[in-house]
Amino acid sequence: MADNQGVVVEAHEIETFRKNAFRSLSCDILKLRLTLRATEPPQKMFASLEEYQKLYKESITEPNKFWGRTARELLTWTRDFETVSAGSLAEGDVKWFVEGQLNACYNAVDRHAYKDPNRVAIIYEADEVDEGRNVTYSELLRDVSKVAWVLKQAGIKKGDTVAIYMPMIPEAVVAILACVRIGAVHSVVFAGFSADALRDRVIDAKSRFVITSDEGKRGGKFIGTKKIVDDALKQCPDVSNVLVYRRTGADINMVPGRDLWWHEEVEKWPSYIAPEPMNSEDPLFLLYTSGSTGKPKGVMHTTAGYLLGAALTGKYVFDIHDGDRYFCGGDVGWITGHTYVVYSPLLLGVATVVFEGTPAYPNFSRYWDIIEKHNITQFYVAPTALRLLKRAGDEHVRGNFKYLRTLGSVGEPIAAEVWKWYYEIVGKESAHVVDTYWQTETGSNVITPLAGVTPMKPGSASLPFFGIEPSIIDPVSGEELHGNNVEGVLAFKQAWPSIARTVYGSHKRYLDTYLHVYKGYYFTGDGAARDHEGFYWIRGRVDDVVNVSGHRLSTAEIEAALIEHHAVAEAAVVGVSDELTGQAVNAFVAIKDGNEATDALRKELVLQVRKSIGPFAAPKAVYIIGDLPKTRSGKIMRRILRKVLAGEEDQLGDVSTLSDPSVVDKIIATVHASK
Ligand code: 6R9
Repeated sequence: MADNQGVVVEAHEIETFRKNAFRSLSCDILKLRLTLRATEPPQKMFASLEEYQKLYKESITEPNKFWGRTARELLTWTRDFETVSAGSLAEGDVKWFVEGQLNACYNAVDRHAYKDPNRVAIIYEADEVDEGRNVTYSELLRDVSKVAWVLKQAGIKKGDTVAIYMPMIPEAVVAILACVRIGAVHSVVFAGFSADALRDRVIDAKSRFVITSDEGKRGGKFIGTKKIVDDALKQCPDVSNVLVYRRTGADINMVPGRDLWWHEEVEKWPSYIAPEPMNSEDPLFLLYTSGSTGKPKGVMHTTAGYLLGAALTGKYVFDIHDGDRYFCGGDVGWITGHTYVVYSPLLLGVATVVFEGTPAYPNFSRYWDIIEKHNITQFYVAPTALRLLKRAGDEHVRGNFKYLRTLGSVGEPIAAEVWKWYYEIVGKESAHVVDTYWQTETGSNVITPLAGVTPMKPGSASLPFFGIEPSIIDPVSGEELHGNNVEGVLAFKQAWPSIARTVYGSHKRYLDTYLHVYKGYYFTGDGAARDHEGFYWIRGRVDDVVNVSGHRLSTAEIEAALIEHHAVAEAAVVGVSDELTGQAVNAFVAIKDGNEATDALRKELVLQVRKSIGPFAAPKAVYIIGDLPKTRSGKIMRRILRKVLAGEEDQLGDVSTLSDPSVVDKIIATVHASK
């Protein structure tokens, strides 16, 4: 009964939505572009860069006009807004679409479910090949509603925070959307974090409810998710309930009165619950990210602005169209998974792949098999995965990718030779590579090519997205460097809708980290160059900059030089203090199978950097190691390398985010052996 009532009410709403929300975008480049339907054969789509420039100009000179229009076009509102933007970067009180009301889940699910109930929302690709399934938009609406009921009945109210500690399964998406359906704030913690890390995040966010699974399964291995939650919660007395999804059927401990089985609870509740209308600036989620120092920051995003950033970048950067099948390999535990596994594709009503496994299981063809099997139209992954797959060999890249139009890269600079491999071997020179630069704090892509539009330059994130006004600042003088051919640190001059609004519990930290470093600007923490054509090249975090005899060197640049050498699989460069030159470059390299760690190779590598950048950049020491210390999201933890080199192995700090903590001991041994 409750079902039907809900549907009737919503069917009424959907009429308004049909009339307003899906009006085709007027005056935009999508219209001019050769839009591809998924059912048509792929074509090259290089449309007009001038159209981008025209729209970009509008987004900078008349931001309220641009964002007001796109917000009404792409999102469905239960109450319209009058004020498009308010506040300023200088004051740290940015607001968007002030009087508006909307619900994120309604926008991501309901409106598509009513229009086309059987449309696929989630393509679940399980760890084991062929164990997956599809979830339609109407099934998603039902599943989300039931879990939303469970939360509500457990006393979770609008504004409460819910921790989600789940593997990459459709239920992780269901959990996220169930929260936002009732106005709760989700705080997803990557399901590879340790119990201590989870505990800290649950406590900091004041989460009262945790959603998890009995176990996870990745690359053929089982992960004791619920056990980790149990350990974490020993020191979290404020958590009243844990909802447990049965993924593997493992025998786990259920705490009476606290723990609830997902499958038992959802049986009790109707398949519809009305979405809670939320104010534009109500918090949508917290996501913890590490800064260069101290404890992780709970970056807070609010509702309308974040959703608009996710939808608009999906449409323009990835060229998402009705009927597409979008595959982002990121985990929902990171911002890439939030924005591009969940929100962006679902807001645009297309199918999103939820991939539980790894690119190496059961073999190195897994990604490519998924792309072929599901006729994937957009694929999005981090360079670290591409390096792994490139290293594995081209013979693994098999299949017919006839629908593939956009290849995305995210998370770190992509070296030109990896970019080339992606474009030629994966994309068969017919898909557009988009090297998307952005951060947890920016919410969605900020410097990026637009698929089908922006000319590609291997290794450059290219041009700013709408509303982003990049500035290159001289870090010494703090002055903005105007014109082309400049290099410095990257900041943004005006606020955009999906900028993070605060660090949970510490607005001062937010101001100090991002807005007060260069007053009036948002400071990214990255170094960047603007080349002779106005294209941007991200150099990496400025905390990774090395200064040798007054030469400011980017670790990323030296690393790119090193991996040009045929024997090198991956490289990490750090600065160590040096009596003579201030800092010296030390390089750690992982070599490809079949190569030996010899002195001759070390010499060749030094020569390679001298040749590629200049003698001043030559590493003073090259350490050849089995594997680099990487976080589970693939970022190299250079901090650990720096500490080992400084002889401060006892002060490594938090290594809980490392994907394989055992690499640390091997690195220490290698460094000691060479001293
Ligand atoms: C989305 C994400 C943010 C940091 C960022 C920068 C690096 C991200 C990049 C890139 C070069 C790209 N980064 N994308 N560097 N080119 N296309 O990764 O968010 O985890 O918060 O990391 O990642 O250094 O500052 P997050």
